[in-house]
Amino acid sequence: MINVIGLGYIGLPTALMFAKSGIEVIGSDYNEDLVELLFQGKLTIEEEGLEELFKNAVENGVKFTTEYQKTDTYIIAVPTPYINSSKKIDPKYVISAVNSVLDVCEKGVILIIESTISPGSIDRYVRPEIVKRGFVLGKDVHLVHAPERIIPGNMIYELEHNSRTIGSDEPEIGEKVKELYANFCKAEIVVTDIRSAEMSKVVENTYRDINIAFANELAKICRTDNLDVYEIIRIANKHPRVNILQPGPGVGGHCISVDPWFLVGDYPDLTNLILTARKINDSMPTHVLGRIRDIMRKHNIKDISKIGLYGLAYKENVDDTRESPTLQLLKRMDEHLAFGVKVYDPFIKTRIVEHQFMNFEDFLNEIEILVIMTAHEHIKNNMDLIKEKIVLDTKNICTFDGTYKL
Ligand code: SAJ
Repeated sequence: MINVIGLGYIGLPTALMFAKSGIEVIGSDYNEDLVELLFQGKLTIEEEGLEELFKNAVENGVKFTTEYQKTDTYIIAVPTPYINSSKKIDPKYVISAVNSVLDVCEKGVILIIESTISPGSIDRYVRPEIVKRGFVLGKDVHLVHAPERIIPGNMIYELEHNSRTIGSDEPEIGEKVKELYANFCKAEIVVTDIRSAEMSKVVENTYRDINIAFANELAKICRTDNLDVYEIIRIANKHPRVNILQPGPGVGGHCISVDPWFLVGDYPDLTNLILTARKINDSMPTHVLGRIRDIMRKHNIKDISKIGLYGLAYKENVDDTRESPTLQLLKRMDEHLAFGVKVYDPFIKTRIVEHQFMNFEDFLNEIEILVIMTAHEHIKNNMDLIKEKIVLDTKNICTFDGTYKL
């Protein structure tokens, strides 16, 4: 039996996948409300294919509880926030989950950490905790780092089809865990050591951050010379060895905008490129603000409440607002005492910011300038409704002429 600890964006779909493939799974989370909802058959996140997977897993007997279970295999998928001031990881949830496992587990347990951690975290924070409790590593407890790679919006498909990394310092344990994941993962599963697994996970997200930063820098360069950055990237990408990503209003989410900071925090003297990329991506909400100011001047609009931001989620078709560019933009406006901008996101059903609308048409009726911050399908399907507005399209999705771009 596997006990999956942490039933959030990663833990829940992973637990369900294992259950679907016929393995006995119990999911544990200390959040009683979350467990109660899951117990009642209600999902807490929206994700393509998740409902069906959930039904399947329930039929196969998956259970949810606030208690940790006595078993021989655990998967820890708890959040790993970073400390803003030092840019280092805050391992408190991982440490506490490890300790709770040690309270109940069998001897010889396999403890798999899926949460993203900064390189060296297992040596620094996890091993000492286990040793302190009198357990012998490699005998009583076998540690594994199996970082996830799935992308919100396509998680279920990617759980099955993405290649995975299993990090273990005991090769036979690595192979055993590889076999376990092969129950649902149909792609290549690479076994390596723990430190390489930790580093490769953070490197993957850092690579994407740098590539997006390059696109964002190009957008700024092209803006000053009135060139179409999208056309330039489209042409450049025809080259067989060029693959530039797309510029946007900033980089959000809990992964790409966070993981590179782990490297900056741990290797401050060596991370020039990585730090610069982070700064470029973090500067994009301010760039959008500058574009809004230009457009307001051009159209002689002085009233901030005539501006509407479309999208609160950090990216298209998800309901996740962590580190979202829109929230970053609102924070900057707030710092400059610019209040009153209106906001709408069809995926966000509770009020999380001021002047947030719950109805799209009401929102449109109140504004003159529409700033598209997130490229949800919803707005792509409603282009007719926005044609009369002055549109700043930061995601390059508008299909009609006359829109302003980044
Ligand atoms: N973005 C751009 N331009 C692009 C692509 C993305 O501005 O061309 C922005 C998005 O709008 C969003 C942010 O970047 O604000 C991040 O979105 P994303 O779709 O690139 O990635 P995440 O954060 O949803 O998921 C990433 C993925 N990592 C990589 O692609 C290397 C995913 O595979 C990881 O599992 C996930 O991080 C994670 O949990 O680490």
